[in-house]
Amino acid sequence: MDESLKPIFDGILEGQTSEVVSAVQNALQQGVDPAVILNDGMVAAMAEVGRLFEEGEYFVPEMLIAARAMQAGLSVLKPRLAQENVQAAGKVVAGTVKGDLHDIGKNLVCMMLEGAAFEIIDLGSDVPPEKFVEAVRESGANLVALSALLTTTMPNMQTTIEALKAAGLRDQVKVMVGGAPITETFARQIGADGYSPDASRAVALAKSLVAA
Ligand code: B1M
Repeated sequence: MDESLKPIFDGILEGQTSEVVSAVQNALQQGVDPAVILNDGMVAAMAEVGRLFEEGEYFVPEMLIAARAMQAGLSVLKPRLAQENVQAAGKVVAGTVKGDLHDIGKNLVCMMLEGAAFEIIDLGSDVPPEKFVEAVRESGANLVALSALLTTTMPNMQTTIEALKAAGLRDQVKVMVGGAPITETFARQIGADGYSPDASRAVALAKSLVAA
C-alpha cells in the first residue's frame, strides 16, 4: 500500500474523522489518483471493518464510527471525482431500499453518477417503495438506482420494482441495482434492467441503460 494511504486506512478503522480528512487532503496534494485513494485506501478499510465485525472484534458502534470517518473522507474526495460542465446525461432517483441503513456505497454511486453528469435525486436510506414511486412520478426520472447491503433487505428491491409496475411507471424508467450481496442473477430474477458490482461500473451501466 502507498505510504500516503496508510493513515487513511488506519484512520477509517479507528473512526478518526479529522485524521481521515487531513490524510485524504495530504494524499491529494501529493498527487495520488483519487480513484486509488478511494479504492485502495477507503473501500479497502471498510472491507477490513466488515472482516473485523465478522470475527467479533468490532461491533456496531465501531462500524458506525468507521462509516462516519469514511463519509467525511468521501466529502473531501467528491469534487475530485466529479467532472464539470457536462450536459445532463439523465435523471436518477436513487436510494437504499426499505429496512436498510447502509448508505456509503449508494452515496458513492450517486457521486460517480453526478460526476458523469447525471442529475441525482437521492432519497437516502431505508426508503419504502412508495417513496421511490412518488419521486419518479414527480421528477420524471428515467433511471432508478437501488442499493441493498443486507440479505434480508434484498427482496425489497423486487417490492420496489413491483410498486413501480403497479403505479404504471415501470416503462418510463430503467432500474439498476447493486450492493455487496447482489448478483447479476438476482438482478435478472427480480426484473431489474441492470446490475453493477461497483460504483465506477455503475456509471457505464447507467449510460448504457439511458442510451438503450
Ligand atoms: Co452493516 N453489515 N449492519 N453496518 N456493515 C454489513 C453489510 C455486513 C456484511 C457486515 C458483516 O457481517 N461482515 C453485514 C450484512 C450481512 C448480511 O446481510 N448477510 C452487516 C450487518 C449484519 C449489519 C447489522 C444487521 C448489524 C447489527 O445491527 N447487528 C446492521 C443493520 C442495520 C440496517 O441496515 N437495518 C448494520 C449496521 C451498520 C452500520 C449502521 C453500523 C454501518 C452503516 C453506516 C452507513 O452506511 N451509513 C454498517 C457498516 C459500515 C457495514 C460494513 C462494515 C461496511 C459497508 C460499507 O459501507 N462498505 C459492511 C461490511 C462490508 O461490506 N464488508 C456491513 C463500503 C462501501 C463503499 O461498499 O456498500 O458494498 P458497498 O458499496 C459498493 C458496492 O456494493 C457497490 O458500489 C460500492 C463501491 O463501489 N454498490 C452499488 C452499492 N450500491 C450500489 C448500487 C448500484 C451499483 C453498485 O446501482 C444502483
